[in-house]
Amino acid sequence: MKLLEGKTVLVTGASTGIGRAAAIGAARHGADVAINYLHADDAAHSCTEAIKELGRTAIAVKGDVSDPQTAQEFVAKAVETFGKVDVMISNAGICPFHAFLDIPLEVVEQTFQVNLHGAYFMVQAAAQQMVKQGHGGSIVAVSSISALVGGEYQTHYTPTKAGVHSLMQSTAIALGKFGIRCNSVLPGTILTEINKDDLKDAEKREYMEARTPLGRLGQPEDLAGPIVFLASDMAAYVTGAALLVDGGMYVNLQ
Ligand code: RM4
Repeated sequence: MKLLEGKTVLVTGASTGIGRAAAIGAARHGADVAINYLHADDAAHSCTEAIKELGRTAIAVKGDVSDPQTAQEFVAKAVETFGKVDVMISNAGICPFHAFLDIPLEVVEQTFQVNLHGAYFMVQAAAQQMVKQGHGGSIVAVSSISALVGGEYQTHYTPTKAGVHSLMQSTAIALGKFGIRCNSVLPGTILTEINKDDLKDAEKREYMEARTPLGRLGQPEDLAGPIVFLASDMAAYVTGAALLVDGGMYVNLQ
């Protein structure tokens, strides 16, 4: 069963990790895909090639999501190529772990600008196009378990993920009248580039695994199904929702 047959899906931060998995997952479900990325040209090319091998069309558009113009250009390029935007998956994010008391201002500012401002601009640009098209759409933001709980070295990061979660709640209200659904996924600890160094600490990795009832940390591919579901008409009456994808970590107190 292909849940996104004939849809055009846009994914930010999709050269690696959750974004890449979501982009390829959408293609597996019949979508043509536009990916945004910032640095990794080869990885972005690898992602679009993987999508083309699935028989779908794919483009990669380079841009820094913290620049509001990037969102406008990304949507415009997708419309130029595919004629429409059906789904926006706002995924791009960073998590430069750092202690609270001596964190450099530029680390705080960059994290806020990429994770929250970037999501805001991308969601807004996609919604503007969807409203213009007049046939609704679906927006899925990648928030985090960190929207709900904290991290000692993530004081600059967790507020952005809480903000993304809240953004989906408010845009669900603002855009419902246009038939545009807005939802978030809340990944737990997923093995990606943004936490590769942090999880090199064997003690920390063992602690995070022990906190996870399913007994393992997540892989980016674990997010593809939930994201495709929320993007698809299978979730036709789901908006303003938040879906934990965390192996049970959040509920595991004892
Ligand atoms: C998530 C969660 C994970 C961490 C990543 C970077 O929100 O905090 O534990 O590895 O962020």
